[in-house]
Parts: sequence; structure tokens; C-alpha cells
Amino acid sequence: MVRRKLSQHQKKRIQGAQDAISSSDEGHSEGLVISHHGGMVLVERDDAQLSECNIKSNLGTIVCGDRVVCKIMDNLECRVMAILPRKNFLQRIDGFGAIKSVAANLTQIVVCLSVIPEPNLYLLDQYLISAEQQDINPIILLNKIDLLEEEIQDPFRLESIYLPLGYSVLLASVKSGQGMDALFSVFDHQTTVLGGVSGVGKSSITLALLPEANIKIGNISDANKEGRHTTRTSRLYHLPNEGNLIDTPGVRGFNPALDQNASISAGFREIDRLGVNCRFANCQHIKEPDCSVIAALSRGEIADSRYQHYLKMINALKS
Ligand SMILES: Nc1nc2c(ncn2[C@@H]2O[C@H](COP(=O)(O)OP(=O)(O)OP(=O)(O)O)[C@@H](O)[C@H]2O)c(=O)[nH]1
Ligand SMILES: [Mg+2]
Ligand SMILES: [Zn+2]
Repeated sequence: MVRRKLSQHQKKRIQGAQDAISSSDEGHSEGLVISHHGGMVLVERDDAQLSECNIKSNLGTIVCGDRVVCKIMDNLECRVMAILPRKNFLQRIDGFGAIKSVAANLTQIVVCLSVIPEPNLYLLDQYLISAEQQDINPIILLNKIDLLEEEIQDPFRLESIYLPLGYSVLLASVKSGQGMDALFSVFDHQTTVLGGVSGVGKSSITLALLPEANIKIGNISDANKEGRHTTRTSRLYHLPNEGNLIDTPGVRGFNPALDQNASISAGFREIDRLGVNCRFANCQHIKEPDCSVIAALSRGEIADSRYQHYLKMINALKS
């Protein structure tokens, strides 16, 4: 994990660019960012017009779900002049240490896993910690259950590990329709981002909800059972029951942007809960005496994978 923060200078520059702009100014209007690609953003203005907008310089990153102020210029081009304050901002750090912004103003994230490609529980825990940190309600989905051999119950231990922690775990299949009503109902009245690796079926879920939309679905490579990174840019879709759904490109990892060990333990619900009983207030739950987390681990009350992922994230932060 890499520490990345905007410098004071960068913050001032961005703030300066936004100062004194309001949608009540002549020719300005507010809108919702639907997608962002090639230096342009597609904005749904509050008068319901869709506009391709360029972006005023020094505004900082704009993502799906942002609320912005835009202006029709003299040459009739639309320009984003300011980003309105965000309720939350989901970001990750890519394999090269660069911050990648995903989406803003979310109420939910559905972490999409599938039978093929198989779930990666480290990636799942990375998503969960990001969600906890940003106050976004996380839901775990296992898609493609039509591919499960029937006699295997909870084959990836999603229910046994995550249900006791209070997470919702949904099982569904776009192909057979199993579990789809329950999945669809969680989108009502929410702004949800779909996350996960390539090929788990994020776009297939979006298309199942919006059969008229022009959405590309990829296939799974026979050789490595991975997706082919079909979705290239995130896009927000309006759903019939006042929901907004953001389909995103598949990721290889979802390193959360964190800068302290404390934020890692706070993102692991069971470690956070047990940690209040450790002898030392600043216990890292690694080898300290009278550590409640290590005691619970030795009694089998914490899933080994969760503790290993906790250590892996702590070590990544140190390196
Ligand atoms: N068997 C089965 N296949 C599915 C199911 N849902 C999706 N698929 C298939 O999985 C493949 C990948 O689906 P996509 O929807 O493109 O996956 P994605 O997560 O959007 O992938 P990226 O855009 O690359 O991130 C396609 O061949 C789909 O037909 C399902 O429930 N069962
Ligand atoms: Mg896709
Ligand atoms: Zn401890």
C-alpha cells in the first residue's frame, strides 16, 4: 500500500479552481456525472439534458456519481466548472502505486465474485476495508451459481466467514435467474457500484436490469478462466426503482488508499471489536502480550484467512 495524499499546494490549486462558482450564476447548471473518458465527461444536467463536457483546468479528478456545476460557453461547448462536495469517494491504488478514482457519492458497493473465475478473498477483504473506510454499505455477491456442483454447500466459505461478521451474502445466477430478484431489490433507491475482477458478470447483471441498454459482455478465456477486460470505462445507469447503478471495469487488485495501521484494523470488523480488550491501546495484534485478537484466533473464533489478510495489509503499508 502506498501513502498518497494531495499536497497543500495541490489542494489550494483545486480549491482555487472551484472558488466562487455556483449553479445560480448566469449560464451555470448542476448535473450528475454519468461517465468519464478521453478527457471528456458525460453529464446529465438537472434540466435532464445529456451533455458531453470538457473540464476546466485544475479541477482534479472527476468520477461517475460526482455532482458538478457546468456552464455553456460562448462557443456552445459545455464545460465542467466545479465539483460539488462529495459524500464519499472510492479510490484504489493500482499496481504501479498510482491512485485510481472509481466513483463518488455511493450508498452501496456490491462486491461481485463468481464461481468462475474463482473468488479471491484477499481482494474481497480489500474491497470491504475500502467500503468501511468510506462509509459505503458493502454487499457480497457470488454470481454464476449455475456452475456450482449441487452437493457442495458454501464452497468458497463466503457464508461461513462473512455472515457472522454482519455482511450480506447473496447467491445468484444471471444465466439461470436464480437469486436475481433478491439481487435486484437491493438496488432500489440506492447508488450502487459493482466491483470485482474481470469476467465475474458485472455488465451481465447491469444488462439483465436494463435489457435495452447498449452494454458489451465479454467471454471467459478458456486458457486461464479469466475475463477479457471488456468494460473499459465506468458508467452510471438509472434503474426503474430510483436506483443508480455504476458498472466498472474489472480490476486485478483493490488496494485501499490507507495511511495508518489503525485504519486497517478498523476495516476488519472482528479485529476492531475484539481489539478494545487488548492490554495495550495501540496493540497491533501481532505478537503483543494479552492480545484479545490473537487469543480469539487461537480459539478459532477469527477466520484464518481474515487474520492473514490483516497481516498482509499491515505489511504492505510498512513496505
Ligand atoms: N454460467 C454463467 N455465466 C455468466 C453468468 N453471468 C455472466 N456470465 C458470463 O460471464 C462472462 C463475463 O461476463 P461480463 O458481464 O462481461 O463480466 P464483467 O464482470 O462485466 O467483466 P469485465 O467487463 O471484463 O470486468 C460472459 O461470458 C457472461 O455470459 C452466470 O450467471 N452464469
Ligand atoms: Mg463488464
Ligand atoms: Zn491485540
